[in-house]
Formats: sequence, structure tokens, C-alpha cells
Amino acid sequence: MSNKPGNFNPEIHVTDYRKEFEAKRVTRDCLISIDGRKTESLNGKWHFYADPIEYLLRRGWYKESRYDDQGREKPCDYDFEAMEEIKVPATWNTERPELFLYENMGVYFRTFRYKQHEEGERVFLHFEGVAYRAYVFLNGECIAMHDGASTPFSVEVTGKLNDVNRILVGVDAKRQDDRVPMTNTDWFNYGGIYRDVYFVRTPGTFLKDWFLRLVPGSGYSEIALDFSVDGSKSGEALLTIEELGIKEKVRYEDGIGSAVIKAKPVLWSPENPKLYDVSLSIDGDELLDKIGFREFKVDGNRILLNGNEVFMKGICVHEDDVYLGKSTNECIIRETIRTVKEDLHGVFLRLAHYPHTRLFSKIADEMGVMLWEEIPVYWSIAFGNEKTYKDAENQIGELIKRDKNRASVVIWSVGNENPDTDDRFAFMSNLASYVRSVDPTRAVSAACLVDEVGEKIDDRLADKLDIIGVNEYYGWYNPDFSKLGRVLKNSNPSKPVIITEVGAGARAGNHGPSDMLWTEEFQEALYMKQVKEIGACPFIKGVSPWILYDFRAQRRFNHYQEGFNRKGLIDADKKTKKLAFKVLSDFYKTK
Ligand code: GCB
Repeated sequence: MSNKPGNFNPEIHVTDYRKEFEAKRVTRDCLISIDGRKTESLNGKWHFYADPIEYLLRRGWYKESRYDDQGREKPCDYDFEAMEEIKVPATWNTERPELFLYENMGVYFRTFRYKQHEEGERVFLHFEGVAYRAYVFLNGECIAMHDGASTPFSVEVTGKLNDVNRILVGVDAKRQDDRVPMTNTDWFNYGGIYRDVYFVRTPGTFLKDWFLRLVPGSGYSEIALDFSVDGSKSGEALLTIEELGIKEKVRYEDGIGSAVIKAKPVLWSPENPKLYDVSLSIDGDELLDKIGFREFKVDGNRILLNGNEVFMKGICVHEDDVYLGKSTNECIIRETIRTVKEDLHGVFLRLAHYPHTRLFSKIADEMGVMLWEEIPVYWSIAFGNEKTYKDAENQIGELIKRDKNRASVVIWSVGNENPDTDDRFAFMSNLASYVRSVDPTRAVSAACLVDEVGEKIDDRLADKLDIIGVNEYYGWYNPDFSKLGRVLKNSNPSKPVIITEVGAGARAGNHGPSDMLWTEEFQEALYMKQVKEIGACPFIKGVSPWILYDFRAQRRFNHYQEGFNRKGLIDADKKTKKLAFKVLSDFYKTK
């Protein structure tokens, strides 16, 4: 039987309506460098409505076509200007009580003015973070679709702008098993345009991307530069680092240029986070940044920063705030890094489990703390699904593009606590190879699980990593603390190990005997036992306990948790330190 066309109404009967928009996918290849560029903000109040049945896409509301072919007005069900207003950037969950648990599509709308400044200028819309999928429409046309909740994307809109422009963004925050992450996580699934939105103007020929770093193994005496130019095939760029006496002309052909330049920079480190003012210019365009130079490498079981062995005294942190959700700000980031450096005597932060805002690594460069950056290849994602792989690779590709000039970023993590299956092995090995192919100046790692049957650190992925991350919760999920000693004794890794998670839940202010779960005393006692074992193990070269602050999680509902994971050393108020904080701080002070 075939369909009877007369009774088929595309507006209500088509089910694969997303396909045409998926063809507009933007990836890391579209991302442009905004270093030193003047941005024109689109933050502020946008109109917003919840669209769980996706009529924006399904019925083509984005076209705003209000009249039929004969000029008669259609009975339209929308008026974007009449929708209530909501803040951008912000997670909608923290903006409206009724949206607290909303995980579907939310539609954002605003208008903005544009006036050409220069003949031949190009214009790019830029989103720093939209969770999870964004469909972007400009003046009635779909211009972009982007997947990935925590990485930036750009889309060129040259020639598409009027004096007044209508922009609509459909934000789909659904959990799906083929996404990265999938449906099951231990953090809150915030939705919305929760980081900055702006547009930037560039000349017709502009610098699209650049990568500047110390050449590994050059005896700290060479700087390598790679860059790409859009709009012209060949020409000359000028690299200037005045403080180092560098003014180097570099040719580019086919839009690509590279050079290795002799230099003796003061090396960046947490103790001395030296940054240099750097400029790269071509005729009519310039990128500017403050960049630090350092060498981070693994040698046998040792981790070396600028040739000196370091113990990675760290802590994990989520991008989560009681009031702001997954949005954050400079004040919070500065106070986080200050707490780690001054109060905890640490030098390292694991930014779990997805890319945090670009501001974090900028401030970390300046304040001096080393970073582990990660993509949410978390637990059991769809390792056998090619689409999922592409999404993951694009997320880490966008992250590397965004942060590769940050001296503070020393480790790229390709995942967390994944099962040691064949599909996962292939998926994450490919990710590790991809990361190495685009950035040879950092270590590749992942937070792995212990082999609980063999009682040792043994994960097939370790072969593909530079540093083995290990999450262990002996004394908490596994009450048999003595197992940790056996695991460490049975293990003989050929690479440095960082204990990437360890911890216990405690409600701030809940006091009692040290064998009573959820008390600060229990957490304190466990930290004492843990740091003793960890500190004595020769192949453990760092630790980042779970976690600095309590954070919102949708699977934590007991009397003490009340919607929060309580393993923080500091309460969700980001102020109240629990007893265990001092244990870790004392350990780091003397280590
Ligand atoms: C883990 C996960 C982390 C969880 C933590 C916990 O192993 O990597 O995302 O939040 O344990 O508290 O259970």
C-alpha cells in the first residue's frame, strides 16, 4: 500500500524534520580565533519559550512566513517578540523555577542592529557555549547546527545581515544515548545559551588560527608558530614578541604558515606564571594574546615541568554554581584558583568532566595553576557508534583549538571511567591519536577504573596514554580500604599515575564519630588514610581528589545530599571548608 498524498500534511506528518538542519552542522573547521579581536556582544535579554515539540523546526516557525501565496494572513501560533524575556548567558534551569528540570528544546529570539564599518569586511557570529545542540536561524534562514554543550562555535554571516536582524536559536538540551555525554551522568543537565554570544568583524583576508609554543626537546630555546589565513593564499605575516626581541617575518602559502624561531623565554610555571605579549599580524589584520612558554613532558615514571620533576598536587572541580548553574564568572574562577594555590598549596586542577569556559584557562595562565582539560566521554557512551565518535572528536578538536595557546593546560583527557571493552578501546585510542596529531606539546590521559578482579591498575587504554589517571574510592564505595594497598602493591605501571579521583561524601556542618557516613569526621579520617597510602607510593605522581566544591547532581537525593553530590572539601556555598580540607592542605604543604 502506498500513501494517499491528499491526506498527507507535511507540517504535521513529517517525522524526520531535523535532517535538513543537521546538514548545516558547524565543526572545529569553522571556528575562528578571537584572540585580541573586538567583539560585539549579543548578551542581554532574549525572548524565550519552551518548545518541547520543536515547532520551531517541525512547522518551520523560524521562517516567520505569515502570509500565503495569495497574500492572505495565516493563523500563526507564535509572536517571538511577545515571548517572555530571559537572561543570556544563563542556564534556563536557574533562571525560572518552572524550568528547573526542563530538558527539551528552548527557543531564544532577539533582534540586533548591524552597520558595515569597512568595505569588504566579514562578519562571524560566535557562541561560547550552548547546551547541548544549537539550531541557529538568521533572518528566516538556518545558518548553523552545532553539537556539544561546552565548546565554542563560529558561523560566518557575511552578506546575510540587514540593518536590523532577527536571530532565533533553538537549544535542544535533551539527554540522548548517542550524545557525548549520554543520558547517565553524575552532574546536572543544564540547558540554554549559558556562555557569551557575540559577533566579530574581520577584514576580507584574516588570521583564522594560530598555535605558538615552545618546541619540545629544544632545550627551551625554540618557539614554534603555525597559523592559517583565510581569504588569500599567500603572503607574509609578522610575529612580534617585543620582550624577547622577536620580530619575525613568516611567509604563508596555501593559507598556511609555520616557523621555528630561536628564543630564550623565561619559562612559565605555577611559581612564576610569566606571560609575554604576543602579536601576529598580516596586512590589515592582527591577533593579540598573552602567552606563556613551558615544557611539560613525561619521562618514564616522572612528570617534568621545564625539566623539573613535579608532583601534581591538585583537586577536581565542576563548573557548577547554586545560583548560576553552569554559567560562571571571573570572580568565581579567581577565588577558585586562589583557594587551590594559597589555602590548599596545590598547583593543579582537573576541570571535570567537560570543557569549562575559556576564561578559566586564561586566568589559570595568569595566576599560575596547571590544568587537566577533558571532554565528556563519560561512563558508557555509544562507543560503537560512528556519529558519537565524530561528535567526541569534534568536541576535543574545538577545545584544543580554543585553548592550545594556554601554558596552563598541560593534559588533555579523552574520558572518564569507561568500561574496558573493544569498542571503547578503539574509540578512545582513536581520540588519543587524534589529540597527538594536533598537539604534540601536552600529555594525553584519561581517568580509568581499577581492575577490581585482578586488584591492580590494568586498563588496556593505558598503552595509548602518557599519564594513567586512576579513580578509586576505597573506604567509600568500596568499604574495604585495605584493598587500596593491595592494588598499589600488585601494580607496576610503566607510566606515571595520577589518582584522578578519591573521596567521600560529607554534609558541611554534620558532625559525629569518624566511622559515621556523611559526617565531616568520616571524610577527614578517610583523607588521612588515603594521603598516607598515596604519598608513599613511588609511581603515583599526582592526585586530584573528588572534589573542591559540592555540586548539583540528579542522582543524589538522600537526607544529607538533597540534590547535591557532597564529596566537596568545601560546601556548595563555595565558602565553608570541611575538616578534610586541612588534611589535604597539610599533605600538599609538606609534599
Ligand atoms: C566518579 C565519577 C564522578 C562522580 C564521582 C562520585 O567516579 O567520575 O563523576 O561524581 O565518582 O561522586 O561518585
